[in-house]
Amino acid sequence: MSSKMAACIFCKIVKGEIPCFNLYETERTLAFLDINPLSQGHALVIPKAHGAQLTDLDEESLQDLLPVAVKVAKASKIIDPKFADFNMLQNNGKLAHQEVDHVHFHMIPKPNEKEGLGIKWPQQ
Ligand code: IU
Repeated sequence: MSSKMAACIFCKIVKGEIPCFNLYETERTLAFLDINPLSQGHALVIPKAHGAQLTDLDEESLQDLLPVAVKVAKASKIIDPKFADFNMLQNNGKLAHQEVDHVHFHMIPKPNEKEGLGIKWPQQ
């Protein structure tokens, strides 16, 4: 194991050395709640195998990510219909503001509330 993998916080989450709110997992993929959510239900979908960027992942890890992300999106919609809309994004590399060097897709629900971000919108 490389020293980068040994120090990787998401590898530690995969191994259960650091706790997470596990939403769903397969043999190759884990979905869990972000500890610093941008909105309620903000989830991360990660490959269990370490790869810093998308281009580092093998075919098997890549193939599982999107189906799991869609499953998480469908489940959150069932739990609460206001989570029907969401942004899915992936920061890839330092210039793209990637902070954790283990591939992760952000699944960020966009609740249909005009005051959802704490900003008061004028009544229309
Ligand atoms: P970024 O795309 O690398 O900038 O996002 C990293 C995300 O990982 C960010 O939203 C953090 O809140 C999140 N995170 C986490 O959920 N658990 C952790 O232990 C750490 C970061 I470190």
